[in-house]
Amino acid sequence: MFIDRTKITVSSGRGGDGCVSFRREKYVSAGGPDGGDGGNGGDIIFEVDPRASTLMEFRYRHKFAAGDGAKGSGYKKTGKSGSDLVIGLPQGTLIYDDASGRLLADLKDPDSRIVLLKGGKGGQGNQHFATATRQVPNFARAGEEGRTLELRLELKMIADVGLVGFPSVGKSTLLSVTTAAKPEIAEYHFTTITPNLGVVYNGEDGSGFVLADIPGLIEGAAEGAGLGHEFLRHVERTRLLLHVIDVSGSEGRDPFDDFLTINKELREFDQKLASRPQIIVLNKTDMDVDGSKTAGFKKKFEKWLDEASENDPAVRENREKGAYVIFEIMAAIAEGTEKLMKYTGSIVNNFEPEVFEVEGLPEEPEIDDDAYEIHIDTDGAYSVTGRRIRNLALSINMTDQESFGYFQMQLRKKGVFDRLRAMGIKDGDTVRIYECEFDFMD
Ligand SMILES: Nc1nc2c(ncn2[C@@H]2O[C@H](COP(=O)(O)OP(=O)(O)OP(=O)(O)O)[C@@H](O)[C@H]2O)c(=O)[nH]1
Ligand SMILES: [Mg+2]
Repeated sequence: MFIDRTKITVSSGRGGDGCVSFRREKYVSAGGPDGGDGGNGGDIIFEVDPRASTLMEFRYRHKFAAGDGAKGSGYKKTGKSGSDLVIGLPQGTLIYDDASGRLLADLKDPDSRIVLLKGGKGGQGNQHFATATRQVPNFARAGEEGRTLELRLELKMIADVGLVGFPSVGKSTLLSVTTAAKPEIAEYHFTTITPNLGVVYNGEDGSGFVLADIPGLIEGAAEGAGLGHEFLRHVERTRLLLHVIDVSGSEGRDPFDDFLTINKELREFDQKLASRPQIIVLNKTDMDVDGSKTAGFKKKFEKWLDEASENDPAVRENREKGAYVIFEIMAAIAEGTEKLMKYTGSIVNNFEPEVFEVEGLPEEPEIDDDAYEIHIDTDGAYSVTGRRIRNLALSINMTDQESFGYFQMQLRKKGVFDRLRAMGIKDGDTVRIYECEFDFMD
């Protein structure tokens, strides 16, 4: 099954907490603090997996988490870092932040790799907190939280040249006679339902270019008719389009109308794709017995080209670089196809593929580490919340008098007690700071 879009949630690891520990030595009742730091949390990393060609793997698996850092321990031992999580994606996958819609990464190269989310830092152990006046630091820092992000993954295949056109005009036939690909070919519409890639090897030095075949488009594709625009994303990265037209009008349509209709659908999908240079491929010339359809097309096309060159600088520029020329072929018997591909190969590098601009994550709002809020909980307790206050509370040993004293002093310094008084707290009321609770006493 071909899956080219999905959403996943990724979380980097939490940092391990710092450790509270004291050296134990013979004949020394209480040695200095030797609590080690917590290990860092694991990162979330994305890289190209050369074996992957769709996002199917993520259809039923949506949550991914890196490992948490381990706690520090005595003897100044740092905790083990959490393991990184490396997620392999097919080449050509774009990674978006779902909330902001920003593009975070484009895995467009075979060796693309990105550290998307860093793990939380490990907390410092009590070895760092001894001072002249505080020789027995009974606290350590808590590890930093990891980060969680919802991501939207979108695969846009990597190809140099894209085949576009109505259904049954012979796109897949053309791919099959010019590359080793074996696409399905049949007279009914929408024979092709997923994109196919093939390599055309025809350079002097044996080099080649990648050709992408997608399902046919019909009028109203923008509104979802046929298979809709679903698959156009797989030709968005191409440098050049081969616009295949059934010049015999074997299904009753006019070939030049077909040309205009497909261009209109391309415009409705994306103006950038509509501005992509095209080579016009008139197929099924065997069925245009007297050549009148081909001649009629050419006449109208010349007129269109002159007008477009005048009004649209992009068309003029592309034309100067070799686009907007007509080839006549019979794809079914490979007549004219070699010449077409030789020409295509000779001009394809005159054009640049579209570049998707990576914006990165939005700047995180400045966190004022010292800010805190006080709410009155449903049971009447005064609850204090804030980033640094939380880390402080997590690091306190409430049963240790000295540790608790240090905690109280820090709260006083931050003005917590003044604010509690201003809110009308009375002796005996409960103060709640995350896990810690104590009675207020003025
Ligand atoms: N007479 C004639 N028929 C052709 C030629 N090339 C392809 N066909 C026939 O046209 C029909 C459609 O060909 P496909 O290659 O499947 O067309 P497609 O554009 O890939 O169609 P979708 O995948 O449905 O979009 C098949 O029956 C082919 O045999 C040709 O040069 N002459
Ligand atoms: Mg096809």
